[in-house]
Amino acid sequence: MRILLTCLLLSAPLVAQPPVPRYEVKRAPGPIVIDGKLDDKAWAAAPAIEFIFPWQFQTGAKQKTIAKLLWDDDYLYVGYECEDKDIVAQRTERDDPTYLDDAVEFFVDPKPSQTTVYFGLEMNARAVLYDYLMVDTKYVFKRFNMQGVQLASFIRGTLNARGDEDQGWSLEVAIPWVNFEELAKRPTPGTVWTANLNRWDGVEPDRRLSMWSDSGDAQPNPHHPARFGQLVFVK
Ligand SMILES: [Ca+2]
Ligand SMILES: [Ca+2]
Repeated sequence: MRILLTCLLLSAPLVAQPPVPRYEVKRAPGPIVIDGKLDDKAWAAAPAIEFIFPWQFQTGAKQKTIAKLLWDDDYLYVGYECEDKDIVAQRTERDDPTYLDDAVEFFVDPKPSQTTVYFGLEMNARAVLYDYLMVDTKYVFKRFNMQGVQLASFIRGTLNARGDEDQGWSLEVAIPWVNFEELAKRPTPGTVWTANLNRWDGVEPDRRLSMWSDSGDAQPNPHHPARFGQLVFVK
């Protein structure tokens, strides 16, 4: 039986996973005003991540998303630019299920030697935050609230007005380092954390998930910490 099992395992096709992407998080060269607009001079220093569309069977429009990260002594900054012809976001309260709206997400693991615990921030086009601590990719501690998070969005178009054509929306979030201190000290140049950045776009049934690092799952699912990309903090 054991021999048979071994043979079966050896003959099973191995699905090769692509290597995870790597991003250099630069020090912000100047101040960032959290107003939802990525027009602060500092953002020009940050390389852009363009999201991919791993699930071809999804029927929502493939709308472009760019994300950028920066850091300084006080905060980790994430900015998103979302092209969007129809911006829809209904949730208005902290920890509402913003992932059902037009929303962007930041999942971050400040201690990549483990994948048991990570932090999730899911933010809709109205800049409503659903934040939580994720444990074993199944226990969502949404009563965990991050301290001192600043976020804002900027809408180019008309929110929740269907039938006209919008241009898009952008969002900025600044996360104080203190929120991560149970898992990791504030990074220094060379520190590596892991993360994924995702976007839920469209209205059911035409809805699509795009992301930075392909989670490799058969069904649309961003919660796969072993497949998070690498954030390398640099000067
Ligand atoms: Ca700004
Ligand atoms: Ca929360």
